[in-house]
Amino acid sequence: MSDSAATSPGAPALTSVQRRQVVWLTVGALVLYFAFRWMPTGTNLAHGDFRLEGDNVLEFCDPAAPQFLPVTTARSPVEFSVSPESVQPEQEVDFTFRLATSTGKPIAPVDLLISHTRKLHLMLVDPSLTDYQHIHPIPGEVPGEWHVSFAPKYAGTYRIFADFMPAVTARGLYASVDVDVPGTPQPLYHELSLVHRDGPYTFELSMDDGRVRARESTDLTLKIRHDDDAAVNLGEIMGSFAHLVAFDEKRSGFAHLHPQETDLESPPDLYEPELHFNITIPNSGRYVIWAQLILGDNELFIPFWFDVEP
Ligand SMILES: [Cu+2]
Repeated sequence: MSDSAATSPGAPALTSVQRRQVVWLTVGALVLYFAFRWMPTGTNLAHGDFRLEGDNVLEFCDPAAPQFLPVTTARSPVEFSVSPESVQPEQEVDFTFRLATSTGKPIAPVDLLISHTRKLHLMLVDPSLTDYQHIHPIPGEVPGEWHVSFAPKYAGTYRIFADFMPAVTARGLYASVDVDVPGTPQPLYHELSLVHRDGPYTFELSMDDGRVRARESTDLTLKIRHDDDAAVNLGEIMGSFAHLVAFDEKRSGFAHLHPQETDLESPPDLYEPELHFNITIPNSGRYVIWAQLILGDNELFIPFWFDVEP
C-alpha cells in the first residue's frame, strides 16, 4: 500500500511538489487579477456620444477611400474650443484646447485610439494657406483639456482642424476651431505649381489625368529627386513615408492622405522615390496640398497649388 492511499482514502494526496504548484498557480492568478484591475478600464464614452440626429452631420472618414472632409460646413458631433482665442503673430503662446462630446462629456486620452503614432493631431492653417503647421497637444490634468504651444507666422484668422479617433467608434473624427491673429492677412497664393524646390531636392506632384476634377477619384504621384542624382533618404514620420493634407481656399475642411506604400520595411527607390496617393474632392476651386516628410534629418513641408475643375 502506498503512502497516499493510506493518508487520504478515495482521493490521492498531493505530493509536496504538487502542493507548491497549486500555491504558485493561485498566487499567479491573484497577481494577474489585480494587475488587470489596476489597468485603465477604458473609455467611458459610448457610440451614442458621437451620434447626432438630423441632416448634414459630419461622417466618419473611411480610411480606405480618403475624401475631402467638410469639417466646417457639416455639424460635428464634438465640441472643440480653444483659449486664448486671439494672439499676436510670431508670438509663441501656450494654448489650451478643450475636446468634448456634443453633450459636454470630456474627451480624454483614454477615449481616443492612437492613430499615426498620436492620439490627437492638430492641423492649423492661415487664410492664405501658406502657414501650415501640424502639432500634437499633450493631455492636461483636467479631462478633455489638451495643451500645446505654437506661433502663428502671419496675421489672419487661423483655422485649427483636429483629427482623432474615438476608441468606441474606431473611425477618424474631426472638428475645427478658429484663433484670431489681428492684422492684415497674407494674400492668397495665386501661382499654381505642382513642382517645388527645397535645397537640393525637387518635389513633383502629378495627377493621373494631368488634372483633378470634382467628385472624381484621382491618383496622385509624388516624386522626389536630388539635383546630383544622389540618394534621397526618405525617413518615417508618424508611421508613414509622407502625410499629405489638402485645404480648399475657404478652409471648409481638409483631406488627409497617406501613401499606398504602407510597408515601412520596404521603402521606395533610394534614388528615384515615388509615393502614390488617391483623393476625391467634391467641389471645384483652388486647393493646396501640403506634403510633410522627413529627408535625412530635416522635416519638410512642401506646398503644391492646383485648381480642381468642375
Ligand atoms: Cu498623416
